[in-house]
Amino acid sequence: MSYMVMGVSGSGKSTVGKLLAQRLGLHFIDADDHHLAPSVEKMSQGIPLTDEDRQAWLQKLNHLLLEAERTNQEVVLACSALKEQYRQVLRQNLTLPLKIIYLHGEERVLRHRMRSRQGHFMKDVLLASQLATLEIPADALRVDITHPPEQIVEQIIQFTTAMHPSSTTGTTASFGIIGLGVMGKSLALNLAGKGITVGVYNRTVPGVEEKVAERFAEEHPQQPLVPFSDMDRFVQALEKPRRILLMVKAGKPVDLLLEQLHPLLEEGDLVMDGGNSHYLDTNRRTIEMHNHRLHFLGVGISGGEEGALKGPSLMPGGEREGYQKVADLLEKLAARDQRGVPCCTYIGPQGAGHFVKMVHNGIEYAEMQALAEAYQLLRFHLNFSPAAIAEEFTAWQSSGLNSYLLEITIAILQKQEDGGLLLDKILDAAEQKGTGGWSTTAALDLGASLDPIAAAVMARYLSAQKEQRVQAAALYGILPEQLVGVPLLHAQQLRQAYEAVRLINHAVGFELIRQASRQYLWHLNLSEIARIWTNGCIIRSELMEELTELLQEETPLLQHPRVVERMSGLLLAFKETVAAGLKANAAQPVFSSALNYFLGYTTAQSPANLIQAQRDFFGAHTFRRVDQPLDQSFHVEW
Ligand code: NBP
Repeated sequence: MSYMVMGVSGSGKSTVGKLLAQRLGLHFIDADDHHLAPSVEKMSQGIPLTDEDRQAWLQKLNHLLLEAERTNQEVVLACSALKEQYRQVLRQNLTLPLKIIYLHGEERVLRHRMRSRQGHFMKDVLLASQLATLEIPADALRVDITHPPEQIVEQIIQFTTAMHPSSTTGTTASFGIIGLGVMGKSLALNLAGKGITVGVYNRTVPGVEEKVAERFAEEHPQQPLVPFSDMDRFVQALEKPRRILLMVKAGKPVDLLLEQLHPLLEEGDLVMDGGNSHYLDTNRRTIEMHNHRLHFLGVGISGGEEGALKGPSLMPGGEREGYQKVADLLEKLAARDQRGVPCCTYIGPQGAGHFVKMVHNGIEYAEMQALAEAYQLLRFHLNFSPAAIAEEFTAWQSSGLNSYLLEITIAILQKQEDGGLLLDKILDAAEQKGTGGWSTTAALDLGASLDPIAAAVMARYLSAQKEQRVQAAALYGILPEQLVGVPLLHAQQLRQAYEAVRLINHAVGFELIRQASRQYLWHLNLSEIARIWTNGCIIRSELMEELTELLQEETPLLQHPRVVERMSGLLLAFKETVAAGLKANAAQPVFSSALNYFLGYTTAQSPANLIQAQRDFFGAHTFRRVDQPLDQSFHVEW
C-alpha cells in the first residue's frame, strides 16, 4: 500500500513523509518538488494558486503514482491535497489503496512554524486561504502535529500494523475497549482518530450479536481499529501494561466481565469501568481487583454519543497509580476547557469518580426539570408560542444563562415534523436509568439535603404515571390558568427565578460531593471538578465556568459573597414566580423545592425545636437546650 501525507503548509508533510518512507523503506515523493515554475513564482509572491494552476501539477503527481504502481513500488507522497477533488485526481486509475494521513494543527501552531521556516517559497499569508480551502477527508488517519515527527511516524506505523494484524507477531493495540454499544464505538473512534490503535471486543450472543467488532472495524477501514470476538486474543493483542476500558451496561455485566478478564491479565494491568456504575460497586471492585494485583478505575464519562466521539468529560477514580498508567490516553480522549486543558482529572480514591458522575447526573436531572418548568409556564400560562419561547431562551443565553441544556432545548422547540412541532407528539412520561435516584439515596445515606434534585427525580416518576394523571385531571378539572395581563408574572421574572434555581441546584450538588469527600476521606477538589464539567459534559455552562473560580474557596456556594449578592437580587422575582405559578395550577417541583430549600437554608431560627420536643414527648428521644452546653441531652416528663 502507498501513503499520502497531507495537510496545509507548515503541517510538516515533507518531514513526516520522508521519515515515514525511511522507516518503511518506501520511495518518497515530495509534491512541492513537482510544482510548475509559474506556480512557484506565484506562491513566492503570496498569490494563491487557482484550481487551474493546480490541475497540471496534480495530474503529474498522479502519473508518478501510477508509474510507481506499474513498477510494483510503494510510495509515500507528501502533498497538501486540500480538496476532495484534488485527491480524486491524485487517486485516478490507481488500483492499490492510497492511505491518507492528515496532519492536523491549530492555526497558531502552523503560523509559528511558517514564520520560523527560512527559504521556503510559501508565504505565511497563504495559510489563511489554505485553511479556508481545506476539506478534511472523513476517511483519513488524523494525526496531531504537536507531537515530534518520530512519534507521528510511530503512530502511522501502528495504524498500518492495526490494519494488517496478520503481519505482526505480537502486540497490536495500545488500548482496549470492551463493549461496542453507543458509547464504546464513539470512544473507540475518538481515540483511533487521534492515531491510537484501539483493540475492540464485543461479546457474541449466537444468532443475535455476532462479529460486532469485526463489522465495526469494517465500517471504518481507515481507522486503526483491531477487532476481536475472542477475549483471550483481544487481551493478548494489547500492549503491556494493558489498558482496558469496559463500556457495558452497569451492574451484573461488569462483574461477569471482570470475572472473565482477571485470569487473562497480568500484574500491573489496568481495567477501567466507563459505565454508569454505582460508586459502592466500584469501591468493592477496586478491592477485588487489587487482590488480583490489578489496577481498577471507575471512570465517570459524560457527554453522550457526540461527546464520546468529539471529547467527553472524564471523571476517573480509583488508585492513583492506575490513573498514572492511562492519564496520557484519557487526557487525549477528553474535551478541552477554555484554556485548552483536558476535561479529565484524577478525582479521588475508590468509587470517587463514579460518585462525582452520579452527582453530575443528579444536577443534570434538576437542570432539565427546571427548563421543563420554565417552558411550561411560558407556554401554558403566559401564552408564548414555541417559537417565542425559543426566542426568549435565546435571549437568556446572552444574559449569563448559556448552557448546553438550554441550547438543545431551543433546538427542540424549533424542530418541526410534518408541519407541526415534534415536541407535541412526544409522550409526556419521562424515563430514567437510575443515577438521579442514586444521588438522592446517597444524600439520604450521607445526611445531606438535595431537595431540587430529589424533586426532579420524583417529578419523572410522577410524569410516568400518565394514566392516573389523565384520570385525576378529569376528576378535579384543574386547568392551567392564564397569567397573561396579570402583573403577577412576566418572562423577565421567570428568567431571574430560573437563574436562582440553577444556583441552588448546583450548590446542593456540590455540597453533596463535599459531604462525601469528608465522610469517605476522598479529599475531592470541587473547583477542579467544576473545571472538568466546563466542556464535554451535559451540564457544561457559563455558570460552571464561574463555579470553577467560586469553588476555589472552602465557603459553601450559597454563602460566597458573590452568590449572596446575586441571590439577594433574584429573590423577589423567584418568590413571585413560584407563587404565581402555583396559583395558576402549574406544578413546579424543582422551582418550588429550590425556593423551599433556600428559605430553609437562610432561616436562622427554624421550627425544628418543635420537632425535637415532639420526639421527646412520644419517644423520650431527648433534646439539646440553647441555654445549656450543647454536648448535653435532656428529657422532660411532658
Ligand atoms: P448500549 O446499550 O449502547 O451498549 C451496551 C453494551 O454493553 C453493548 O456492547 C452490549 O453488548 C454490552 N453488554 C451488555 Br448490555 N451485557 C453484557 C454482558 N453481560 N457482557 C458483555 N457485554 C455486555 O449502552 P451505552 O449507551 O454504550 O452505555 C454503556 C455504559 O455507558 C452504560 O453503563 C451507560 O450507562 C454508560 N453511559 C452512557 C451514556 C450515553 O449517553 N449513552 C453516557 C455516559 C455513560 P451487546 O451489543 O452484545 O448487547
